[in-house]
Amino acid sequence: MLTLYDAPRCPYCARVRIVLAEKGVPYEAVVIDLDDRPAWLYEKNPVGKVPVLDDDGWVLPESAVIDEYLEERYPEPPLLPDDAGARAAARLLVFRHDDFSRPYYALRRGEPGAGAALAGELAGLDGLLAAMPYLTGGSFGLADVAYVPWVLRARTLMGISLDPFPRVAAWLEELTERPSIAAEADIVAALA
Ligand SMILES: N[C@@H](CCC(=O)N[C@@H](CS)C(=O)NCC(=O)O)C(=O)O
Repeated sequence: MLTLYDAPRCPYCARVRIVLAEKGVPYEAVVIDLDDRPAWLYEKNPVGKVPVLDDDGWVLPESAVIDEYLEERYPEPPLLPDDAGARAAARLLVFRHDDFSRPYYALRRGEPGAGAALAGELAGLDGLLAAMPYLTGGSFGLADVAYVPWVLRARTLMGISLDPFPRVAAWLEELTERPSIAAEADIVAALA
């Protein structure tokens, strides 16, 4: 049985919740209070962050690595393309996600210029979605999973309009039809 050390408000945890839901893998969620983290969490992850996955006593932190692990351990349905180049392109987007999250968190802290920087990143995603239907390529997958928690939160919690980014808006609308993402949209709505 898998255990996920989880926090509803955490977008990194959302990445893992989405993959577990997409693959239909049962798990137990242990909700961590991020404002009062238990000391034992540091035994599972020395930096004290969630998500952490526990697979029968073997623990793994870092959302992007956990999602890759789940993809290998539970290959169906696949969340990476068959083609090696397309897989690498999807992984590159996940690898560069900090370029997106940096202005997102800067905006939350109210830093000057962050709104324009985040708009630039959303415009970048919009450009990618002009060339392919999903950030992962021809089908939904791990690159979409990597970004959608922040786009949902930017829209619903930070009031960022997606009107200037119509492909991102359409992508989010389509993704929200998936039960895994609809569940996340509900979690985010409850945080608002
Ligand atoms: N790189 C980590 C980031 C995880 C992360 O920052 N989690 C936040 C919650 S959203 C956390 O646990 N924060 C506690 C802290 O920063 O001490 C991942 O991808 O899993």
